[in-house]
Amino acid sequence: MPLTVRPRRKRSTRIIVTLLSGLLPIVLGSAILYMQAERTLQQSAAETAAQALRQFELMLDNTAEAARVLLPLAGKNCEEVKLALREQVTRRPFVRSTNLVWDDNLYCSSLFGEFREAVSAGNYHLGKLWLMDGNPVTPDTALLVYRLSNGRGGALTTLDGYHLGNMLRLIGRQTLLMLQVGENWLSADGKVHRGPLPALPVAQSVLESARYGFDVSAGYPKGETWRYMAAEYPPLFSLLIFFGAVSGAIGHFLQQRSTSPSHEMLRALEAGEFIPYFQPVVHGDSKQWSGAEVLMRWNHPKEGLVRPDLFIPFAEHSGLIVPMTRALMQQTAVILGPQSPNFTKPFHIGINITASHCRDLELVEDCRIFLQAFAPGSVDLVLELTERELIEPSAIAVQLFEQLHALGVKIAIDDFGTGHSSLGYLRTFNVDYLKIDQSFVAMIGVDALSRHILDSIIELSAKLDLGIVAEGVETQAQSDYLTAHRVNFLQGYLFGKPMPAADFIRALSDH
Ligand code: G
Ligand code: G
Ligand code: MN
Repeated sequence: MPLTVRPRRKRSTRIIVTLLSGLLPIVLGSAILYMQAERTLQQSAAETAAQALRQFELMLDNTAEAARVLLPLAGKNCEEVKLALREQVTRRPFVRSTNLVWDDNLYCSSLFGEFREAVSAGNYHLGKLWLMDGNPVTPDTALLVYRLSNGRGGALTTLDGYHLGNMLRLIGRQTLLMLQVGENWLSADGKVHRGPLPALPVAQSVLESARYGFDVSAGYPKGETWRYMAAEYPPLFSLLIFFGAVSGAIGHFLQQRSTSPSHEMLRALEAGEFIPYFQPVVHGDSKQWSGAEVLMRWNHPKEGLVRPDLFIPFAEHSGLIVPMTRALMQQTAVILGPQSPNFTKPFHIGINITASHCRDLELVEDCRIFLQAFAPGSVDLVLELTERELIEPSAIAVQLFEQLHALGVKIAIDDFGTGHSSLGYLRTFNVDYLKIDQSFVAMIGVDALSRHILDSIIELSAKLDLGIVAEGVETQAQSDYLTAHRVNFLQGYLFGKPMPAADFIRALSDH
């Protein structure tokens, strides 16, 4: 449909683009922070595991050393060696008890002296370590037993689970930390559990002792990454939100802004910023309002009201003038159409067109739709084509003007006298009106030569049977002169300046 203007990009689309440009840095930044937090937790878990491993090995070294000292005593009479057993307990900080074994029987203990209990090597991981959940002396405290054997003799030294649990708690203050020995594992609360180590959901790190074969596992509970970010990154998050706001604002601004004049005009066209102003045209003798010239104004959101001389040249250059004029006609039809039953008939509506309009026949359809908005016979649509840049009388242009005439549309040569149209030209296009340029009107009573030109134009148009409109009438003297010379229509500040639609309609009903 020729009279439709492409709708402006949807408001929702613009909001989405603004939101996306605002969210992008926040989402990307959060993803990077998340990865950074994971890395930090991973490193921290690995360090914790390594530290725990070192500590446990040191403690076991201490315990193993006691066993090494005592092993040569295995097989000797308990009464003879029990003091040696107790001496090791006293001298070594982590050793809780020492025991001697002969033929898989524990027969001498630092605690009880003479004793009798079967020893099963199968209980010991790699034959060396056994994590027990207690013994008859302290049934509720875990115990780590180190076994060293040579032939029929052996030494067992034990490490109190209290120290182990303490270590797990102290080293793994922020971390979940566990010690595994064979089938059993110890948690930070000092309890021994059977079975494989539970998997830690975040940043699990498992290290194995090369010397003793136990494992240490460090890690974090579910959701720790987010908790860590919430605790450590608030300043970075504030920064991200700031960047998001800046980027959203830039996105918003870039959508508002346009890069080139024609792009900016396309945006303005879609936004409906080109609006019609109306300047009254009066009858030469009665001075009654008998029509109006539609003059385009750009209601720019920042610049305010922009005069057409500043943007029409760009619009013509980019070809946008055609849809712009179409939008202007559409608005004019909406504004003046409902008034048409009250018009002094016929009411002249002047629309300015340019050479760009004469390259195809689209204008015919635009005019047809325009006229449909008015009561039949109530308006004379006058297309004003400036003499400053006359069009080539091409086949398509001639055809266009024929079809326009068939529709009842009139043609005026605007700014007449400033260019050099020939009589042949006026005939070819079957021109209906001449609009005398305001420079000639301004010379009335001032410059004799200009007045002669004015007189000849008026004479010529009478001979050619053309209607005549004088532009730029500012004084009573000019008006009187033109009326005396039987100029049909007058236009100028004396009768009314170009005005917005609401003012024009109000003034129209007053006249
Ligand atoms: O009064 P005003 O400043 O509106 O007019 C300035 C110039 O802009 C005039 O030469 C007038 O013909 C031209 N003009 C105003 N409106 C339009 C329009 O809709 N289309 C074209 N092509 N020219 C216009
Ligand atoms: O389309 P045209 O070139 O005729 O454009 C009319 C131009 O003349 C517009 O810019 C309009 O504002 C201006 N105009 C209309 N009446 C007067 C007038 O009485 N005096 C002056 N100086 N300019 C006028
Ligand atoms: Mn004009």
